[in-house]
Amino acid sequence: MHVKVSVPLLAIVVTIVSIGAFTLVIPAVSAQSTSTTSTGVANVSIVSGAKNEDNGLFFSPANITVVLGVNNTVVWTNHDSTNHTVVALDNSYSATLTPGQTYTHTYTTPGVYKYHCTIHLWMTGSVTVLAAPSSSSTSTSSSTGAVPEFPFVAFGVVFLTAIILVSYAAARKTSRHSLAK
Ligand SMILES: [Cu+2]
Repeated sequence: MHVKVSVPLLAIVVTIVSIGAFTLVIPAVSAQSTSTTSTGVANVSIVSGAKNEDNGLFFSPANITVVLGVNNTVVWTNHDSTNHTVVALDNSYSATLTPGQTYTHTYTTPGVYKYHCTIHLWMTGSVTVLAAPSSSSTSTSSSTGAVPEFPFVAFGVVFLTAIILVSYAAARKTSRHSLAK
């Protein structure tokens, strides 16, 4: 009598728990993909006093790492009181910044890019560009396509468990009946 009630109850509990897990997984995954697909910028400050070699700090941060599809647009802001330049060592870009001015460059290929200020040669910096992570912009469709796979597997396991439990209960019930007779 006790077994008859508890086995379907267990199946219901397992189903509810898995649905709970399913609803928890989906927002977590979608939140993750939203944050990686957003295109942000990386800021580099040309610090006050950068014109002086003994300042110690010029581009801040001097070496930054950006990720394609995440923050591969770098914005330099001249916080110093004089002009500075931002010139790529491969001459792919070049800009002169007056005090307060900004310069924006978007990197599109992974690699390490060194740059400097041509007025003050002690001012050097680098940008390390990393490839987009698998869940980022270039592969958004494939990652969102892969997301439902886990919940489907979980549901499959739950239904299989439920079927096993129900058939187990039915088998017990049948054997009891045959024993009683
Ligand atoms: Cu400079």
